[in-house]
Amino acid sequence: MQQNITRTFYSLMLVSALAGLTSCGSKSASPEAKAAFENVIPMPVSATTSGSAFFITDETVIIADSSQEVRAAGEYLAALLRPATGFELPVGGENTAAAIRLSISGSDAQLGAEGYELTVGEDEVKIVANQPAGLFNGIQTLRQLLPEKIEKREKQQGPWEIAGGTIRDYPEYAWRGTMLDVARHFFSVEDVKRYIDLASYYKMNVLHLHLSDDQGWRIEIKSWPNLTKVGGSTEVGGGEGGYYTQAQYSDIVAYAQSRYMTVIPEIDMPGHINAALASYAELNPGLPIKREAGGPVNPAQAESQELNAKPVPGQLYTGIQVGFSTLSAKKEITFKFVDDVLRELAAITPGPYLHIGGDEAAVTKKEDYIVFINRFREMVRAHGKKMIGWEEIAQGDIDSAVVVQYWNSQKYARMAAEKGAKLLFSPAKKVYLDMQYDSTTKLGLHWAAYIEADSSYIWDPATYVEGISKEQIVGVEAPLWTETIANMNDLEYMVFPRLPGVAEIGWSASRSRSWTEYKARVGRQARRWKEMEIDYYPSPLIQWVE
Ligand code: NGO
Repeated sequence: MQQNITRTFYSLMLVSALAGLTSCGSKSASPEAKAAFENVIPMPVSATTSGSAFFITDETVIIADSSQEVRAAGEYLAALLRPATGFELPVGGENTAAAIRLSISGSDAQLGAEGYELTVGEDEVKIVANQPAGLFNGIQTLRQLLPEKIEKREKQQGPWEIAGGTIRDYPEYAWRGTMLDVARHFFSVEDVKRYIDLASYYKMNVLHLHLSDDQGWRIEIKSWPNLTKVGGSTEVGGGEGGYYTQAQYSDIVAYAQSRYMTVIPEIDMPGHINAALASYAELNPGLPIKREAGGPVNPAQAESQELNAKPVPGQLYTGIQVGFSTLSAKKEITFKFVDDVLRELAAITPGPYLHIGGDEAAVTKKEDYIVFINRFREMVRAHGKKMIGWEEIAQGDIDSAVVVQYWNSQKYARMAAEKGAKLLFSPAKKVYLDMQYDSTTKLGLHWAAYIEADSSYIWDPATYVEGISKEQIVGVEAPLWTETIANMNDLEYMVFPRLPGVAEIGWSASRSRSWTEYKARVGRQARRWKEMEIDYYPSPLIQWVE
């Protein structure tokens, strides 16, 4: 028996060796290239290997000259491949034998706006899509088919092999996002751009920026300059904070657009508003502060006294309590303020949505809360945008034009669905990237759960909340709150490996997903993350191939 197996093995080796030496010079794909082909994240709709291989060489050209956007996709691809290969990779060149061809055919309806078909032959790699967004997604897949060192920014030794075959691919949900809280800790424009690159690598297409909270106001509003001057001057722990000028915000938005990501800006109201109250005394309702703020943050988690400090009305706050601040529904200046903010924000936001927060307004009277949500909705509409808010906004008069972001209460999620609103799924127990992995990991909170890589992956939006079906769900979004996350190293540690899993939940059909199979694929990403200098959490549940 053993002998038979050995014999079969040697004859297979012989066949592959011969296949590798055919007279026309074609080569069969190496095991590494085949493995890369079979381990793409998010998992494609279908992937069939052909046995052959394509090699990027100094002869390879990128053909992408049918329109400006296709050309831009070609330039983007070339910029990704040039540093490590050291090849020229001219874009839009002659159709020579060795080409990577990008094209918008518009003929395959099943691929939709974001899907693509990637064919790797011996002489040509072809990515076909209906829209440039599909080409972009196909390029992300192509990156994962190449040896990991393609991600290095200095010249590496080849060969640059891609296993032959065909991948057909399109997403399950239209909205696949992540939120970055730049209010609790500020992140620079460069940091946000890196985050955009990391999320779009896994085909995420929405970046939600949490631009204001009790601890900081991060977007320049020209008609209310103190918001950033005062409200932007600190952050959790008392650091110097920061903010984006409108020009910097536009730069982020444009960068995201170039990666086919839509930016959704959030101004959190009527609660989580202390930074604005500290900037403008006239906005203060003069309410007594609820001393035991409660909320989800477990005070035992706050390491220093400072983080647990009680907020003082009208003063900057650098702790991590929640649910203590509110705007006043009785003051007309409140609505002038909100309208100015939303107008300026709408003017610099090309995406269709403005996020008005709406969470944890624990010291806002219920009747006032409803007035707020209804008036916010009208203002957002008047500025030509659609409203999105956290699940609590289900209490207001909402309809099918509104998106409700479910995070903690199934009751509110169902209420929203009953009112005809669409739901964006961010269940804290599954996709809150700020939750600790387990009780021993230092960063993060754990009020919702400890979320290991498996738990974060094993769930299905379509069956997660009883009474809410897939048709009512626009997609998934993984928020990264930053009470305990102060820099990019912290961020990457919390985000990897969970973010790729959430990206896959949004992209790949649930029937084709299993943790056992996925954990092998994600384990193989480690080398890529190393080359990309991503600091990830080496979950003991995953066998990392390093
Ligand atoms: C809650 C709260 C945030 C906290 C976060 C911490 C929502 C929607 N509001 O989620 O202010 O930062 O938990 O996990």
